[in-house]
Amino acid sequence: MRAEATQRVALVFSLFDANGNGVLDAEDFTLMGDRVVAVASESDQAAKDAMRAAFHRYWTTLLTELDADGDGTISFDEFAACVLSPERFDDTVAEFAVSLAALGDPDGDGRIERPLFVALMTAIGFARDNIDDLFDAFGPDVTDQVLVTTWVEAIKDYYAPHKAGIAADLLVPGLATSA
Ligand SMILES: [Ca+2]
Ligand SMILES: [Ca+2]
Repeated sequence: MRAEATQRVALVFSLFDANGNGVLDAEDFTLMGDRVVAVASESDQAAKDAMRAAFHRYWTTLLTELDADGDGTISFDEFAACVLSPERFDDTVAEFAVSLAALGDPDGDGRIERPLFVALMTAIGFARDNIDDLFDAFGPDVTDQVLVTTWVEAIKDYYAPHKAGIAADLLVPGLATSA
């Protein structure tokens, strides 16, 4: 596994611990779903429900696959194992990525504008500078929009254990040294 992948996973663990108790638990994913859906004011109910469902699936997958000590919560050590066996998480991450991207494209034209991208990524907990750096790396067009498919691929890359020097690294403070 690449050190970069470990750093990416460490960041997402800290962000997903929405209630701040040091472990991932069911409440974290309810809180995170509420936060993300709350900024998706242009989205219809089906898209919001899909996002909540994706967060719920994310949690149930963690609990099923990674709760090594069976205590009903996911510690960082348990969570870090997800990058060791990515094949067990591909479908869950893909559903998550597609649901999140759909919230970013309420009019369905395949593009997302910067303000909504910033709002959604801020709701997850990423820092503004890192969010803008990632958006810029996606190559926004003259209307300052990027392709939703580009974002989906970046989300999948974020969890890839052997990838480094990727756009997704821009989300991790200090990781993308070339930026
Ligand atoms: Ca927690
Ligand atoms: Ca556990």
